[in-house]
Amino acid sequence: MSGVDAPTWPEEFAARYRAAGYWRGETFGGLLRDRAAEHPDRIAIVDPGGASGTADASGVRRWTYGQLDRRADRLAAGFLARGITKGDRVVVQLPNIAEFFETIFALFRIGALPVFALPAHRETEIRYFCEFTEAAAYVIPAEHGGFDYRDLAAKVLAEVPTLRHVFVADGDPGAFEALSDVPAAPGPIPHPPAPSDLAFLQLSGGSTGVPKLIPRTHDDYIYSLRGSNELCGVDADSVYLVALPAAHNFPLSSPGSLGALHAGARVVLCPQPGPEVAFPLIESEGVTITGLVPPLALLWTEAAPSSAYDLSSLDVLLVGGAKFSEEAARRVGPALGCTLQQVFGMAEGLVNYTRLDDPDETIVTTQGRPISPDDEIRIVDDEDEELPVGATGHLLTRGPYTIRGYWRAPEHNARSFTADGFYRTGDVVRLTETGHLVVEGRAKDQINRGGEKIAAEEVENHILAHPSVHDANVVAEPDPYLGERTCAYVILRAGAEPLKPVAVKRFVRERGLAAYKVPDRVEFVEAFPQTGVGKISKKDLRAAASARPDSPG
Ligand code: J2J
Repeated sequence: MSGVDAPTWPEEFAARYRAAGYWRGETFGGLLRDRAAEHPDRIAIVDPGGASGTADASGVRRWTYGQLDRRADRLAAGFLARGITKGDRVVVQLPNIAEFFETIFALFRIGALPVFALPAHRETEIRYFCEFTEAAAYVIPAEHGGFDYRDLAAKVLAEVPTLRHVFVADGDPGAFEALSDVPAAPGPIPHPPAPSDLAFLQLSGGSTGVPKLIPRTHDDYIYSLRGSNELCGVDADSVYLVALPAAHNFPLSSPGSLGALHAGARVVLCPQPGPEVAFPLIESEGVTITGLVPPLALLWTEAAPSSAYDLSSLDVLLVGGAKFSEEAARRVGPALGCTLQQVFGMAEGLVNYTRLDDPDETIVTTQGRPISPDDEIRIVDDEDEELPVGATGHLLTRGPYTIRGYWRAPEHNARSFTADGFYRTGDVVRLTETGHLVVEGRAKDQINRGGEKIAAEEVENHILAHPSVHDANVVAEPDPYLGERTCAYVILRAGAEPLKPVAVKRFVRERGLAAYKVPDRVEFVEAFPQTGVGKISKKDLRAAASARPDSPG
């Protein structure tokens, strides 16, 4: 892979990770081929939406490993016929539908890199992903959640010169090409990717003005899948429910849909994560394992005891993406009749799990420990000095599936990684005597809104674009359901017309930003609190936000 675009592991580390058996020379294209050869008729993907194609009478689509493999081949040929080749970037913005897997495996096979956008992203984010990655293509649903992605695609296509194709995965393609219409003449792939090549670009939660892109290789990601499967008990008989947005790193890899496919297990796509949609699917498909962010885990826990659905197939519920309170964690097992597994992961790499056989106390009070014996953890103070075990400090990490730098971001990398290659997670943690991590807080300027990450600076920049705004600061405030929500403190320009909070929210939304980034509350102030050295004190702003009565406005 190109060391210019994506810093990679020094050879001595790569050699060590290979020798230890972490990197086994697998690729995503190859692993699907292998599973399809081993058991072509096993079900790989269940899509209850039944948009088109091979739906049964109830509208449910079931693709076997053989079918998924052939579909990926066909589409790989189609992408090649449309001039998409190895190394090209393709922004993939699909909901939880079967075509998501057909698309990404086709791209994996030809060595083109999916860029994983979320369905919630809008024009600002998508234009940026397409521009920054110089994307050759963009894959969308026609419509989803009441939003027409074809309109968005038309705008982005007009603005981004590198973008040559928009493919519509389901529904009426309108002015664009349907995925199902690309030419289908499978043949040899001219330059299949090597295991050490990049497989895709994942999005960072981010704490800067624009999201950073995370370059993951076949070798490193597949190792994290194997490791996750082992720790989460995923094997060929497992049934994994994708309740969160499929492209997010958690449901993709911890152990997620890709872990399940690696194991030859079954992946069930859930169109909505609420109990009313998920519970019937758990019963009808015999779901054994799934992953949720804390607010959803709370909803499920509340709904389960009085639910009419049989949830007894569910063995493991993974909860992560944001801190799960001990109190809520204690309720999961009794309410859902399954084992809770806390997961503290990041798209940059490091993933920690509580073990299925950890004592209950460990499971409810910690966020787990790393997958790999070669995940190196350092907990340091503000000066990067290592702290004694048990002390709370900044988490730094490096290892066999943690990136050594973001994609095309040398200046940012110099800040986000130490000289010896440790990633600065921005998380504040402590290590217990048993070697488990407890997340105590965060040093990065980010809001974790129920697992959805919002970079304060990104939202601040959009608010600052308003002609009446002099300055803006966005901070987290507590929310009983989401854990955190966003509060924007705004100073208006001298003499500017007074604004209502709702006008600021509308302004941000209309700039084409994902809805979850629109501030929950906007407050106008005369000045910001300052630190001793005259810098704006976000700490004091956070404290002010926390002291507010519990009403977003
Ligand atoms: C507290 N904070 C957590 C937890 C993540 C598995 C699970 C989650 C993600 C993910 C992921 C947390 N308690 N249990 O990629 O594979 C916060 C931390 C972390 C950031 C990463 C996976 N679990 N977090 O959430 O890239 O701040 O990945 O650094 O979206 O989420 O966010 P993201």
